[in-house]
Amino acid sequence: MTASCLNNRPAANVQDKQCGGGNTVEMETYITIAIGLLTVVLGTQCADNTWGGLYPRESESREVRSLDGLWNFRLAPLEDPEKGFREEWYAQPLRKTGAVISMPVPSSYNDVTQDKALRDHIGWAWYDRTFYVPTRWQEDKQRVVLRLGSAHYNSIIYLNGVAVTSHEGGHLPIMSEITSGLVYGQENLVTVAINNTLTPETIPQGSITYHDDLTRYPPGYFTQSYNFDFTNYAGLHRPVYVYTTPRTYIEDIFVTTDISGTDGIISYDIITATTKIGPKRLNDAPGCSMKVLDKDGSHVTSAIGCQGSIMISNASLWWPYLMSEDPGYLYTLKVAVSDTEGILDVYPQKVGIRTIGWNSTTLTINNKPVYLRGCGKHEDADIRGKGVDYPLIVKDFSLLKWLGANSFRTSHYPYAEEIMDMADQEGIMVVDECPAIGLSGFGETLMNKHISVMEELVHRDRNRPSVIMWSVGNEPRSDQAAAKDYFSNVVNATKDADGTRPVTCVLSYDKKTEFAGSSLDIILVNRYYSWYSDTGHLEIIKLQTVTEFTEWHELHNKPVMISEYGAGSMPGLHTDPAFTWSEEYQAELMLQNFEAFDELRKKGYFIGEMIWNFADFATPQEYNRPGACMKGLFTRARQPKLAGHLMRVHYWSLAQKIDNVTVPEGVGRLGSVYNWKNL
Ligand code: GCB
Repeated sequence: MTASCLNNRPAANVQDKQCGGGNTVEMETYITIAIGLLTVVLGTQCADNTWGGLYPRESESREVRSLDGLWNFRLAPLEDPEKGFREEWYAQPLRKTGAVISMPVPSSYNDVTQDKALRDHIGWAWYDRTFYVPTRWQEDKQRVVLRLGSAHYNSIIYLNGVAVTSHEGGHLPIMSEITSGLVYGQENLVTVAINNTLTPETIPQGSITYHDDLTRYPPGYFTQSYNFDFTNYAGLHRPVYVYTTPRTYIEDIFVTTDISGTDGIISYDIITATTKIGPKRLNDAPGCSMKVLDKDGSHVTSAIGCQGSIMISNASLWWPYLMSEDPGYLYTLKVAVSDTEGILDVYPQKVGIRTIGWNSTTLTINNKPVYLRGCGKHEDADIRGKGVDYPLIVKDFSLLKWLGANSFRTSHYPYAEEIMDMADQEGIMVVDECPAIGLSGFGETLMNKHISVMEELVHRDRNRPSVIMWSVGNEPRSDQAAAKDYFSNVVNATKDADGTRPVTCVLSYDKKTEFAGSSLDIILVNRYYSWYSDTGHLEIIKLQTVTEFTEWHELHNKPVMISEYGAGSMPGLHTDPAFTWSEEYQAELMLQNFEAFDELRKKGYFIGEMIWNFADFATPQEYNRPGACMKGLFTRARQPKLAGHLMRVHYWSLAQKIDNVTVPEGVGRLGSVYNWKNL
């Protein structure tokens, strides 16, 4: 988990940059980025960096333009990380201040070239591109917004040489109104400075070690380490858009749904704003109205008012995949804001009508108990790293459905909105996790940041029917006593942000000495029996797993599920009898787990299983992994290993047992699932 480079450890530096570009939001933001190589304190007057805005969607009143494509790119020199700020690289096109290369957006920058320095970079990197906006937008008095799906980890965004916003944290969107900073009918320049350095105060955490022994390392040598095993890919990972809204516009929409007999109820809260006087809630004139359209776009019903409820008789409910003939049913709420002269702004909001319930043993959707058959995943593929890639999104959902899976966890950070849209539409349930992996320390600063990340995540995803649970983190050091109040506060803040879904945290420490479990609604635990403990002893899995999860339930009286288990396998390595790292070992480990899960399911409180991992994924350089975590059911290129075929039989057979579905031809012989050799 290290990358290394040389650096001169520049002293802390303060750079004041005025935010401009026509922002109406006023707030001072300071990004303090530790460790010599990235000490920049940015005084901005513009940052609204916790609300990324409604996803850019076209409508009668809105235009959306993509800024995706090849941007210009340059790394800041390791020995002079602040050079770009000192020399004001943002003030003119990057190509005028030095050499640039073409960099695809969206993509991680690490793996797109042959350059090791790019792959292993720590610190600032710079992107820019030019774009036009039509003069018509100015004539029509359109409000214009720049939106980045994410920028990992810290970013400062400039328009025409002026900082317009900044954001801490990858994986969540960044929005800035840029109306008055644009030049209409001429070339505009957007520049993004982005920094991937992780510190004990970032989420996720990381640290830089300076190696001071000059007999072993050159002067200024440092390495970055972090407490997780996936590559800390960096870059503009998600689509970048400019879009318009009218000056009075729909700023935000919040929907919740309920069911009553065969009727569906959509409750809504529409926030409107007008740029002239700054965001504010309007009373009923100008007011809101909405039409509900069914899946085919036909009109179902209408309503008036910025807050209220709509009843839909004989509603088509949102059901998970394989729990209905028509899973993932989405209505469109066409929200409009108008004044006396007519409609000003329209936004199409997808809505899935469903309820979520939970008690001490069960999780329900639409009052029906669900059993999660899923995978932990990663946003990860060759060349593009964590960059959004539509073919990959479609492939991954196709494979999930091929497996008969009904769920995944966004381990270990919020996934792209384009992925979440697919989950909504395909009926795949999501445990939506924030980037807090392996946290320790639990000080107040970290907690406040953690709460703010959860609020940001909830704000982005709260309207999504696919999201059935929030996860405030993965494998924190919850054996530290400070974890008790810390997690109680983070979980409560998450519940304040959204009380309609259960809140969890994925645990790994000993139940008797850990402090987070008592705050959670549902207990998710990662266990790697016969892999990280009792390696090679497959026969102990069933006993240990049944004991473990029974005890978690008895301790907390809450539903429990296994959120990770698995073994690494090298595709093509076969051994009989099974031996670690072979495809057979991975498959036999799964079979033993399945037997334990069958027994646990009978007890009535075991609500799901998620294998680690859907596909092999890139890790930092280490001696115990061959460049990737090999626990995938699929290779990194998404080809099934033996484990993938086995899981397909297992998940379809569970779907048949639990949801009474017909298993497709060719899924393998049911009943032989406990003997993979007969597949
Ligand atoms: C875990 C982590 C996951 C790792 C996995 C492993 O417990 O949650 O991120 O990849 O173990 O393979 O070690």
